[in-house]
Amino acid sequence: MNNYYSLLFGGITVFIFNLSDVVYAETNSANEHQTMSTVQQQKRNNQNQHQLKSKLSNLSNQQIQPSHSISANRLIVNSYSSKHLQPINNNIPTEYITQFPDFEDQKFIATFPSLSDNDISSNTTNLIIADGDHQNIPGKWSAGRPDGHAPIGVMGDHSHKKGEFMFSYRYMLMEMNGNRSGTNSISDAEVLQDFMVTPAKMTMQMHMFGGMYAVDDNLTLMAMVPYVVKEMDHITRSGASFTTTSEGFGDISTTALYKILDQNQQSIHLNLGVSFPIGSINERDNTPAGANQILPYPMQIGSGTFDLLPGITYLGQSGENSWGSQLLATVRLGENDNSYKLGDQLQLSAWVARNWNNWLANSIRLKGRTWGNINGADSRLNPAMIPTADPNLRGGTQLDLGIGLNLYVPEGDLKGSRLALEFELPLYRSLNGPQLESDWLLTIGLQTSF
Ligand SMILES: [Cu+2]
Repeated sequence: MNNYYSLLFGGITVFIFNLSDVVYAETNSANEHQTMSTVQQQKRNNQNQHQLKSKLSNLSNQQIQPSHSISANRLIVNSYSSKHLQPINNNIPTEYITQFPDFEDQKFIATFPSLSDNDISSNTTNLIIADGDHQNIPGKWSAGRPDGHAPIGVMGDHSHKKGEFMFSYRYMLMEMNGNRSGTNSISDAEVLQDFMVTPAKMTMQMHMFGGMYAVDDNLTLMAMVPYVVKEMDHITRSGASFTTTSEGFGDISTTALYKILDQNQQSIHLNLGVSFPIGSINERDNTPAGANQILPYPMQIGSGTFDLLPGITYLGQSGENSWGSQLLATVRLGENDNSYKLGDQLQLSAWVARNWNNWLANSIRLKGRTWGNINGADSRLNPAMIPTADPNLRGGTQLDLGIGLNLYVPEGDLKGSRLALEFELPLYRSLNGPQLESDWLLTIGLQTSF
């Protein structure tokens, strides 16, 4: 219970308790041991409505800290540190929770619309206000805990409360070392029996900048801007080696996260995304074949097509544990300017996480991914030269195990900020090869909301 930011008033007892700010007030000690975080309104008729109004007004004479005021039908607590106070809606008529809490300039504002109505008729209403930043709030799924965000490798896992912004930065480093055909590794020499050149190793770095904004509690908008850096080492049949590089902004995506369920500490939202063909598909570098050659498919930065990114995300919590699952697809629309389209992709993640305290959580995730070959072909590439230029050697299926760490700032000026990392290792890889196999992926992310 101590984790609740609680507001209690019943005309008899007013009790506000705030761990970090020590907000505390009571108007009548006789009933101070009433259930915390319960707001009781006794009202039978319009006279009681008037009484309640005056009781609210009386609050301004009491010792609610840091400071508060009552005006019209609103209770305003100034300098309230919480960003995530929320009502618990068990047995509460929605009319009492739809308009509060609200926040303006760090003020907590509870609006009681019925106070201005003339038709208050119910006898008793229980209102419970709790802080969504803390744990164990019955009913609502809460983002305000270390595992309140999924492992950092998952995108679009969470939504926000109305009016909240979030900015994020992720650094992703992937290493691909050696080739694979089907489920078997194959050596460079084996690849060179069929091709003049083989890729031997590739590293891909991505700087991913993200922004989120919640239009309302059920609709969060998200945009992702990647900056991609690629480097590929090659070996030729004659034994020479060379490296090509490419970098630039990748395809920008925008996604609407639309919540369709939020109860019993579980939530489901739809991911409705579109990817815009911002990234280059005309990257060039010097190779033994000549200066400034067009680079093969995996060295290009963008898809060149508009892509749909539909998905669905499920989240659940209980006590110190949480779990979630996300199904995400990438559906390429049309053909790009170089007469091909990348393969569609389907990705399914499932994870469990555990909070060790109010700032640290661990996670384990399974990520299954299957993606198709390229349709069409870039006529400037010679598929007999190198496997990366063959549109039919691009598809695959992979299962990865991710180990994650989420750090969360539970209070203070940086409250709500996060630092997280996840390291993914493959459990299963089957590739249309020869194709470079991905060996590990590290994701480090910073997130801050306000
Ligand atoms: Cu966010």
